[in-house]
Amino acid sequence: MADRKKISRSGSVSVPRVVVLLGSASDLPVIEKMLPLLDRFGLPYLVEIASAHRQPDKLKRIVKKTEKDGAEIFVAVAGMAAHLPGVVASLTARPVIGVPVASGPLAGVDALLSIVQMPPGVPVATVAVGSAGARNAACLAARILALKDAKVAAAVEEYRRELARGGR
Ligand code: AIR
Repeated sequence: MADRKKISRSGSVSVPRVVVLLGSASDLPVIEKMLPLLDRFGLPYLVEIASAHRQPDKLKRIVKKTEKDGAEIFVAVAGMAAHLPGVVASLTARPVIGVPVASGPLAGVDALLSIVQMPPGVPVATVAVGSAGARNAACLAARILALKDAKVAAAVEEYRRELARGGR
């Protein structure tokens, strides 16, 4: 699979409001259910693969470029010694949401602790390990953007109503 995707709900190319960064192509299955949620909330997104350890220059380039282009929230998805979300938070002042992946022999505990234990001053909003966390990253991004965007707020409320009716 190509490591770059630019998608909007309408199918047209638009400025990504959410940038989803993955530490490896092997993390792709974790975001499968997250992307339709971003579509549902009307949030154009960009998915990029850039390992904080293997490709630090590429990662910095992507963060700086997408930030300049107007990206509002970064979601960083990584496993093992998952420094990706923290490094992204060091490169931008935009909100960063970290999704730990259960890819190593420690079943995600390694990634969870690497992501959640940020030093004071450089926050990463850490969600659950794996696919549930990725879905919540989309929900959290939408809730943040809903503060200043009535359309996103309406989509978030509709999603909440669906959950209350027993959806999942
Ligand atoms: N990873 C990649 N570079 C730095 C880190 N922490 C993570 C990926 C993936 C795991 O290492 O996010 O979850 C294994 O990557 P791979 O490419 O060997 O499958």
